[in-house]
Amino acid sequence: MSQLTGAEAYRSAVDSLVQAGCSRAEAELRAGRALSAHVRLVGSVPAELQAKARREGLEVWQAATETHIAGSVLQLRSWLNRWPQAADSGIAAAIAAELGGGWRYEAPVTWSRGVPPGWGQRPVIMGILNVTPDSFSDGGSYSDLQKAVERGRTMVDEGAGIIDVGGESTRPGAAPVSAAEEAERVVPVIRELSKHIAVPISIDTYKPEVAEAALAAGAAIINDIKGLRDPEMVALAARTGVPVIVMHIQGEPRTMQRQPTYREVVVEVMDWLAAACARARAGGVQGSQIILDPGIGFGKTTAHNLELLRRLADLRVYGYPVLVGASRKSVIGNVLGLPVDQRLEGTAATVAAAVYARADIIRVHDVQAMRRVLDMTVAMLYGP
Ligand code: HH2
Repeated sequence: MSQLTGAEAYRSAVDSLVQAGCSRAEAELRAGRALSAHVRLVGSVPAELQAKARREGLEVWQAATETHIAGSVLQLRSWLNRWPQAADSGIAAAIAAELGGGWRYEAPVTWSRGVPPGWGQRPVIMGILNVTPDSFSDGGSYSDLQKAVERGRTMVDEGAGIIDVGGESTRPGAAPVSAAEEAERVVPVIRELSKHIAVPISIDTYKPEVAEAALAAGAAIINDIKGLRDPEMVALAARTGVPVIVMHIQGEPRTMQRQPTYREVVVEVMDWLAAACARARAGGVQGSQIILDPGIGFGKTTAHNLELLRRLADLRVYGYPVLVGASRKSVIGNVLGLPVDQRLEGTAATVAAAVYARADIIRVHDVQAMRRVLDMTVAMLYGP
């Protein structure tokens, strides 16, 4: 590395925020967003690394014999976190040392049962398949086996790279379902659907018994809206080695919307997710299995959800992939004053924002329309 400017200002900002009472993570986040850094590297940087830097929103340019990379410290750290060759080259370690440490490369997700098409190149659409009678927007539509399988296949044809099957509605006030009943709803659909589609299926459940049955039937990913709170879910994830979506929730689904409160929502969600990941890893889950999700609508007011959507990119600094799902949710209904069947354009805005925030997976109901929004946004951001 020839030179890094901005690191000193960043380090001193972090120190003063810590002295003012912020946790180190909060200080790094705040200073990392606010301050910029500029790296000048002698010689050229491999094209793939340059592309990765651009994807993080960093500016990259070549001048004479040097490569310049500039942006916020947070973007720089996010880039370092996704640079597997960094440990060998030593450059990333040098930059990280100047930024006061904090660089840690997480191995990329090990897709033990099939890779979603386009993974690593562009965000992947996760199509929602609710086989429930009472989900908030599509309850009852796919409770028949044939209809559910057909819908799953259609979503793949429309561009979904993952199909997320759920058998219990988590909307506030929804009736709880026993593990046996939930498994009865999802297992036949997963077994049949997995014969017809090549993309991975995720099981949307917080119950380890349901997840286990779903994995045996052909599911490839655990999507746990309770963030691996149950030690048995941790054990299952560790034993099977499949990717796990660790989602943030405040409270319990039935009561979570009563009075959600945060001192600072982004920081608290990040701290909560970090603690959930640490617990999971202590229980044997590998870093290469973890995908993070801020849990839009799960124990959050409209203002909290909007703040999380605005600052989604902050979550990438941990080095884990990020999933976001705002499709048709009440945050859209509240902003636009529209019922659940009229939230397509609002959902589109969240998809475009998620692509700009470099989310890795975007969970939606309206796959065809959102695939078009995603393709257009990707083209603007990364080129045709
Ligand atoms: N949202 C819902 C359900 N599961 N999983 C993840 N990882 N992230 C989310 O944001 C998420 C989720 C709620 O939406 P939906 O499945 O459409 O509704 P319901 O819970 O009523 O079935």
